[in-house]
Amino acid sequence: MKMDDAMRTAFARQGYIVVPDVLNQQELDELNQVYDQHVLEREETLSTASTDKQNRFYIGGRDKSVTTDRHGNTYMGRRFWSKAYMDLIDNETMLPIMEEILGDPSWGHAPAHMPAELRPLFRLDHDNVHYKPGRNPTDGADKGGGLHGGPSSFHITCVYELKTVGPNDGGFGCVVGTHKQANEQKLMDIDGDWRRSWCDTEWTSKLPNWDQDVPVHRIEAKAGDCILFSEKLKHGTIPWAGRGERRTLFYKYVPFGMHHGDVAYDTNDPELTARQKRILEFSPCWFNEPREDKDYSANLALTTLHPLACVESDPSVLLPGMSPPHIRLADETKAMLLSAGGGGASANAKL
Ligand SMILES: O=C(O)CCC(=O)C(=O)O
Repeated sequence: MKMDDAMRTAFARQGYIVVPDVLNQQELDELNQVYDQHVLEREETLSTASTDKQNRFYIGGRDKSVTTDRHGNTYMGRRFWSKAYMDLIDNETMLPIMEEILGDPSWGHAPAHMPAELRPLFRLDHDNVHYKPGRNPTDGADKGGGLHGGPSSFHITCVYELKTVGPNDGGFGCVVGTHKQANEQKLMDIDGDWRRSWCDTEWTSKLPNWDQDVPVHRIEAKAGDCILFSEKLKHGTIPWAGRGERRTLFYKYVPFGMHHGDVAYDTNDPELTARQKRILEFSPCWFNEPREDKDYSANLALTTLHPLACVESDPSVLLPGMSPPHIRLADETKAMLLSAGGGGASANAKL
């Protein structure tokens, strides 16, 4: 599905859209079947462990099986894995929408200096799984999570709901419009701990002096819908109050050659299509630098700068109100690029 003008306008104004009916019943059944196995394992683990049932056990943890791809990069296997999960990587409905938002620099995710032929080549950077058991009135407090995200972020997330999320259940929430710097500023100008006190629920409360120009949205969605949001937007987890389970999958994508979390996926599975492998593989060269808290010494290709790398992304290409992606570079790399002239890299510069 190509984005139509209504979707474009809504995404530009809100920082998110809900795309309905992305997954059909058969896909939902297959995804839920794998999920069922993990919920069962979780219950077995909890019955033998003295841990806080709501929060401590993270169902999305990764297997420890390590595999190696054709380039010699090593990967940790995934826990949630089957043909249905592989097909989420390049879901037919979401793929063209992601190509546009991650490929067109006017949205502020792709660096403006990325050559046109690389623009469609976005990458799955990492994924998360959120699970909550259905809640009873006697269950203890669920705290939810703080607001995060900011206008210079460059990744976007497809949030697949495997069970329906009703009006007061909780789950994904956001502060509409704060993907734009001017609106983010209105939020930051609110007196008090707006990061934690942003939503009225049984266990949390919103600051009474909240600025009505930046309303909080609690997003309802049917099983099979996909919430697409830009990580520029301030968003977070609203405490779960639903009688039913929360089963949500987060697939987080970056433009070609942009480092973020850099989960290394196993691309050896023969059931992966060529396109899925391409979306999982690391980019061969980069427009920003890896995070300092990660060790890339075994994978030098991950530190090869693209010849057209620049210190900053040109803001003149942006839609009104949008911010350019933050290009993370070490001081010495910046100096090297600047001395090469106009912030551009000399050919094949190594970090
Ligand atoms: O629980 C949620 O839906 C919010 C998830 C979130 O904050 C994130 O994906 O960064």
